Amino acid sequence: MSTVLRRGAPRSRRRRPRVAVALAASGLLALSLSACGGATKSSTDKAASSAPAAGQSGSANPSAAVKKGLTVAFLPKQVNNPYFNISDAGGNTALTALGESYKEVGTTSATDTAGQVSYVNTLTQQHVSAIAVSAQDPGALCTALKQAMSAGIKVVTYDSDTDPGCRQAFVSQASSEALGRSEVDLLGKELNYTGQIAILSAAQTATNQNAWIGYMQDELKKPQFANMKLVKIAYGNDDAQMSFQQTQGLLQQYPDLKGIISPTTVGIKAAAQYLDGSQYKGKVLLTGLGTPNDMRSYVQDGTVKAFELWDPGKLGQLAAYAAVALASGQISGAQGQSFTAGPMGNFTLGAQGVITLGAPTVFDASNIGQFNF
Ligand code: RAM
Repeated sequence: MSTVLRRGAPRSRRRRPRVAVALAASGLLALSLSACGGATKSSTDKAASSAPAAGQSGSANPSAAVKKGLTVAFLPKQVNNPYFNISDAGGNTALTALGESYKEVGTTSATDTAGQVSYVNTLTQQHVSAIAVSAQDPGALCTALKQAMSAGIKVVTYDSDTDPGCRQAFVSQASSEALGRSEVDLLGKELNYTGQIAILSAAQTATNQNAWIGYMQDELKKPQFANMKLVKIAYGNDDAQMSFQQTQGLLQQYPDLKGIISPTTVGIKAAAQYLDGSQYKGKVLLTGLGTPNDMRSYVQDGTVKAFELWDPGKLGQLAAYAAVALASGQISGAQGQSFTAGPMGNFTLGAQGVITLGAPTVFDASNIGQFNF
C-alpha cells in the first residue's frame, strides 16, 4: 500500500464525489492543515479539546421514531486495516438492516491526522446525518468535529475516542482498564512473572492504545510484577512493515527480552511473523490484541500462546445503532440514556457518553478454531 497516495486517499472502491475532491483540494484542506498541522497539535486545537462537552447535553426522547433517510459516514483510523474492514462492515450491516445509508471514507495511514480532519470537513460540507469516527489522536480532530456538531451532524467515536467534548458518544470495545491489566496478566503468567518486556504499540498519539498502556504500566506496579521490567514502548504506527522492523529492533536492543505485548491487530501480527522466522520463536513470548484469523497459524505453531480481542463487527454495528439513535433524537449523549441496538439489545450510556460493547474474548489453542474473523 505504500504506493497509494497517503494523505486523504480514499478507498478505490468508493470514489469520493467530485465536489468533495474539489473542497478538499481547495480551501478546506488548507484550513484543516493549518488548524491541525498533522501530528503536531496547534494551541487552537488544545483549547478546543479542553472545552466542556459540546453535544452530550440536551434533551432526548427514548421513544422517538427512528428517522428515515439517514446517512452515517464511517471514518476509521485507517482504511486498509483488516480490523476496520470488519468493524465498518458491521456498521454497514446495521445501517442496511435499518434501511439507512452507509458510507466509509478514510486515510491509508494511521498517523495522518490532517487527512482525518480533511475528511471530517468534507463530510460536514456534504451534511451527512452522523459521523462514526475512530480517532488517530484525541485532540487533533476537535475543531473540525465541533464544527460538524454545530452544523447539526451527530458525532459518535468508536474504537478510539477523542476528548469527550468533541463528540456526543463513544462506543468503547471494552473497559480500557480491564484490557490493559489483562494483557499484562496474560504475559505475566506465561513468563512466570520474570524478565524484561516491551510494548509494541500503534501510533504514538492513538487514544485507545495510550489508555490501555497507561493501565498496563499501573498493573506492572503490583508486587507480583516486581521481577518483570518494561524496558521500552515502541511504535509501529499500525504499519505492518514498520511494526516488523520495530520488533526486530527491540530484540537487537534488548537481547534478554522475554516478552512483548502488542495492543494492535497490525502490530501483533507483524511481531508474530518476525518471531516465527527468528531464533526467538517460542523463547520470546507475545500477547496483545489480534484477530483470530490473523493469529491462528501462530497459535497453532506455538509462536503465540494467548491473546485477546472483542468482535470488531459488533463494535461497528453498535456504533451505527448509536449514530442512528443520536440522529433520531432517542439519545443526546447524556449518562443514563438508553437505546436499542437492533438484535444486540439495549445499551445505556455511562459517564461522558461512553457506551461499552462488553468483555473481550481470550483466544488460545483450545478455542481459536471456533472463531472466524
Ligand atoms: C488496530 C487499531 C485499532 C485497535 C486494534 C486492536 O487495528 O489500532 O484502533 O483497536 O488494533
